[in-house]
Amino acid sequence: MNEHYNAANIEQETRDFWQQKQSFKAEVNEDQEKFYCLAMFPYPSGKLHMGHVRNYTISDVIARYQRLLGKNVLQPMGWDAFGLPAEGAAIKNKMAPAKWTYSNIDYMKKQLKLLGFGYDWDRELATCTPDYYRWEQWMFIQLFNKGMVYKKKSVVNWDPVDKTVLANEQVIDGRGWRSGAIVERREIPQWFIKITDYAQELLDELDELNEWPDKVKTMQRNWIGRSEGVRIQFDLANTDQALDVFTTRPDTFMGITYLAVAAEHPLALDEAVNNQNLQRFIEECRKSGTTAAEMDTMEKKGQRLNIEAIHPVTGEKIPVFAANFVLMSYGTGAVMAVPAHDQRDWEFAHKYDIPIKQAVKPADDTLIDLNQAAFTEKGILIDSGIFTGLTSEAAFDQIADHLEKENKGGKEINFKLRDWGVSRQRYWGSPIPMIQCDQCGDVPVPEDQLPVILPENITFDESGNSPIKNMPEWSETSCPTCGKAATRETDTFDTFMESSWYYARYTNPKNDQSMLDEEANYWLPVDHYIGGIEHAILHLLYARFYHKLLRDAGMVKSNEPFKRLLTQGMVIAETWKRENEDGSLEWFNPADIDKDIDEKGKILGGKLKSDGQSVIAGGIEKMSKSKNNGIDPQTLINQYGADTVRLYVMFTSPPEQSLEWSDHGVEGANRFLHRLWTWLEKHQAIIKNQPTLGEQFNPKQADLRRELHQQLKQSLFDYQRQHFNTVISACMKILNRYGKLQANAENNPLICEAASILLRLLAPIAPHISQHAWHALNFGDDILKSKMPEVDESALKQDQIELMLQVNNKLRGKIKIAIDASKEEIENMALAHPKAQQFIGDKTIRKIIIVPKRLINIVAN
Ligand code: ANZ
Ligand code: ZN
Repeated sequence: MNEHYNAANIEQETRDFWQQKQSFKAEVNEDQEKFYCLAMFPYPSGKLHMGHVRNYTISDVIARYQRLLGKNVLQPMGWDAFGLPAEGAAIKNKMAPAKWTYSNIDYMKKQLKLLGFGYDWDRELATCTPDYYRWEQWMFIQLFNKGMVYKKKSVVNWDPVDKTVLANEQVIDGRGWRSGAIVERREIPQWFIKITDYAQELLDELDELNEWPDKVKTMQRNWIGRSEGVRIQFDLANTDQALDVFTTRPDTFMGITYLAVAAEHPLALDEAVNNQNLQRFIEECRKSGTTAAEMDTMEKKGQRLNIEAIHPVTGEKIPVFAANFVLMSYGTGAVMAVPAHDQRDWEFAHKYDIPIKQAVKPADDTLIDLNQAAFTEKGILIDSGIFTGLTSEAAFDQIADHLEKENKGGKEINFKLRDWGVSRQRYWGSPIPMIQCDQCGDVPVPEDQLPVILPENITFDESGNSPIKNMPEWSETSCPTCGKAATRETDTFDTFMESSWYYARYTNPKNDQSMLDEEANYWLPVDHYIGGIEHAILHLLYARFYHKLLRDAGMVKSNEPFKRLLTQGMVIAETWKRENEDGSLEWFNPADIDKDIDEKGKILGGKLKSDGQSVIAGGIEKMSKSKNNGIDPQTLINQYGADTVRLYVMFTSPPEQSLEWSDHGVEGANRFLHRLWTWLEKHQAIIKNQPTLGEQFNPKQADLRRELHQQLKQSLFDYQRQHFNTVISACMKILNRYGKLQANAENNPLICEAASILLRLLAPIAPHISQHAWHALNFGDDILKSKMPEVDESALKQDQIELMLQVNNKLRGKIKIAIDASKEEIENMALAHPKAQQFIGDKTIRKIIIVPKRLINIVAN
């Protein structure tokens, strides 16, 4: 080892070594336990940010740790390469999205390599290549043939600036999340995959995912939104029509005072043909939001329809309204309104002066005031005819039975989950492999014509519209069934389509004969998946769904794609700002600020380096472009090397928690690596000799070794439970203790032992320095081929310990006992002690108190 730690040199050398050895190439080996470790693949936006660095470091540490446990590890990497930003960049830079994407991939790949991540690069995939998306197109056609796919006109959130359909969660306060434009609602034909067919299974199998964070499972459960209720049919007066409603509270049904249908319900639409007011109302409703939160908080509005419903038990006539708080897409698009027991119905009834009729009272007879609010709890039925006196729970069943007998309804289960709309009107995505023929309708592209290739060499016009929508040479084709002129679908897939199965494709990404093969069943399911909490719902749900589709198509055998899930916390950092004269804020990057920090590290203020003028600390926020508080990992790698960056990221906080950036901390991580290097270098001659450990140790040595193996034992446990930060602090403690140990013939084997343990504990986290030293110090050629160190249980044994000996609470001496001495042995030893005998004298012993490992107190009088 050289005298000085030179990260750049040893990291380059180590990477070359891995490259030459093909260290991370993963191959099927039925005789070895496999471990598939996967971090969510990045969108190739240009360069890595700290969030990526954290995500991929965590994953790499886990993968390398599992390798040292002897597993056959697969850790692949690829690119979630389709998506809107490429189009934005293309329009701005006049560069085709493909070109922009591929050049970003090149750059980011270099960065990932610099960080020393152990990927099997032979399995790299980019979702924008035809090799990849052809299988997605193929699978879509299989699903179409199975009846799992359909086309439907549906209302979408339309972003008039980005000219695209937005998912509900991409609409924030009625505006597009990217463009900020006011979102319109439009009706267009779109392709859907029937995820709702799997709703129950997607829900049930969450229970089996016992290595997933509870909060993620809860979010998925709520999203799937199973609800048990009753469907009730109301006849409409003076017609032969009926109106169905879905309710979770049939027990309240003698308190119905009106029905409400969604603005887009057929009954409302019918009537609107001759009613301009109603038409305007429906238009207005179309513009407003549809999330549950929005429905709860918005002002309830409605219009009375010209029809009346008949209560199936009392025969009473009930008014029907079109109302803005009823969703067309849930249940039946109609509700029975019970203002006494539902707050939304109550608000509406108040506004339109509709009677409020109580049907349930509190079980404990507490007073309620229906003039103040609805009583929404369950209780005992009142004024409910034959159901009076029943509990809400009993009434649920009896009313459902009653309705069933009368042929007026029955129990029903509803899900909030909607079918997956996969059509996007954008360009940079996989073409949807369908052809539209005037005669035959929607016809899938024949399999032997796949893939339908997206033309890459394109330019955008002013409008920013998808170029393939205006490219007859691409879209004009002939019908595979009748041969007549027909047109291709010009919409592309939602990019969640690609990210829903990439984890499976990594098991054999080069297969050009089939989507997946036998390798999938060797490697799958993914043993450990690591990514951001922002993907807790959609990505993970779609991937779980897709896995079940693959299973049902006979391509995989498991039920779930990801056995264990870790959602890492955000990377956050101080923000710096100035208020401009016009009141707008300007944000400065922390790297451009001279910080004024007190001795405790608290930020007092700062000055902009370039003009020396002060700036205001704006609080700690997630690293982002908008607050300009991102730290460029590249600068850090250049300055300190990858091992420091990795060590810092893993040391600062446990993976699930947020990581607050501190320059100070990075320097600290770097200092530790320097200290480690210096210590190893100082003793290199000794260690290279690999002195063997004897069996006898003097008390000081025994102490040291006990600490070493205690720290090791704890670290192995911490690795297992993924408290990597405490593994690192254990390494720091070991180095501190052994740093003070004099080298000499007796101590040298201990120094060598400590070095060997330290290097392997650190190998997953700081792999370059560990590999370099491992080799240089003669431990072996390749630390990846070593094993995690084992705890020497005999070193943990403390043969004897000292206890204070007290008689009547006064210290009278000390006794040495074997660490595993029994209570009796300790008592006998204490009583036999001359000082104890002297002070007990002829008194009677009343009690003996032992505080383990501390003291023994004899009470006598
Ligand atoms: C009468 C009632 C009385 C209700 C009561 C609640 C309390 P979940 O499934 O848990 O979300 N509902 C049904 N369909 C609806 C739609 N399309 N848009 C808006 N609201 C709808 O809740 C189901 C309850 O939400 C149903 O039970 C219905 O109101 C309402 F004291 O029916 B309830
Ligand atoms: Zn045809």
